[in-house]
Amino acid sequence: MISLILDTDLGDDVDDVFALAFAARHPRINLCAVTTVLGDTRWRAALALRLLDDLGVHDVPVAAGAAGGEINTVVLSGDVVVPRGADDPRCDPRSATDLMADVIASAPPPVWLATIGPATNAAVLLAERPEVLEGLAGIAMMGGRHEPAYPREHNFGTNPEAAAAVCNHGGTVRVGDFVVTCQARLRREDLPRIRQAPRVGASLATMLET
Ligand SMILES: [Ca+2]
Repeated sequence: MISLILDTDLGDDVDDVFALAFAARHPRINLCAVTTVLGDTRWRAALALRLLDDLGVHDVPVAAGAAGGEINTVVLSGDVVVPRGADDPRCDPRSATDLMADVIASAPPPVWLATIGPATNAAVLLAERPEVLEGLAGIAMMGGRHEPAYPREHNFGTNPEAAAAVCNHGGTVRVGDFVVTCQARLRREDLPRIRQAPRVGASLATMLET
């Protein structure tokens, strides 16, 4: 069993929503906190809380993190479930990095941080709370694209300084780049099966269809 903090920009491409559902339901993952990054992080936190409701998970704190990084015009998928600009009073009053530090200090080891959006929150955590390194087993990052002919990849390209700071911080880092993550594909014929997933299926399918 690993203790996991999921740092996400869920609400745009739908993959982060599946990552949240996976982390919440996986029998060997103890999901300890969700933190949001990029743009309107309060709205992203409200969306995460709504999806955790759908998943029947009511004890995982969700904190809004840094807006930082270059904001691109993207198609939102989450606004079909939670309207843009929505706020949820259950959002944790701590900053994302304070919540991360508290979880790292208290959760059963090993504690991993997974960043599946721009690495802004993780970089702030390492800069402002370096003591967390003692309790953090590692950071798993989704990002990067190691093929020069292609355009920049969203997660690392949105805040390359943060991505570099996290990659080079000296602790354990595992990076799943675009080539790796593209091997997990959803097909249109998967949609009926996803819709039938208990409780959360309807939200997942609605976002997939946008
Ligand atoms: Ca993401």
